[in-house]
Amino acid sequence: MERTCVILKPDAVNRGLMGEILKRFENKGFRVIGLKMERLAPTKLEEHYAHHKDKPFFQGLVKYMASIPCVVIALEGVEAVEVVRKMVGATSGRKADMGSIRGDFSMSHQQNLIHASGSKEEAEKEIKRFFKESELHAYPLMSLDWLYSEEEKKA
Ligand code: 3AN
Repeated sequence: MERTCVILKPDAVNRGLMGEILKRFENKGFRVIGLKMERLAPTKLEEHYAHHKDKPFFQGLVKYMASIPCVVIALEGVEAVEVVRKMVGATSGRKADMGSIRGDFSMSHQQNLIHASGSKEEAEKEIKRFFKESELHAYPLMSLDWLYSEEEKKA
């Protein structure tokens, strides 16, 4: 099964939306395989946002993300990357579809509550960046047989 990495940003933590957002992923049927609160180191964030390093907002973004603890989550499910990105919505909270996390709870392009991996390759890199092996858990999800067909479970 596919894995993806989610970060609940400082605005999600401060606005008390951690539970609401996690609930959506649990309700959808993801297995939460990693979950922790951490003050992310600027060096890790610079690596994480390296694709934006020439943008004028880069330094501000790193400073913002390091300002208070974030919640880092690893999720597992069939086509997890694509499904989570759809649940998160477009980058700007003002443009994101209603029903998505950003569409329902954010009014901002930067304070948009949540990061989610953009591809399978990115997801694996990010999970390695933010989690030690010992922080990832493989446990039987009791609802798995009710979430997927036998064929889907093999994906
Ligand atoms: P997404 O998070 O939707 O994949 P990216 O990868 O383009 O979006 O941007 C990463 C993060 O950088 C965004 N979540 C947002 O916090 C910040 N960001 C992107 N564009 C801007 C911008 N024009 N001004 C300020 N912050 C931005």
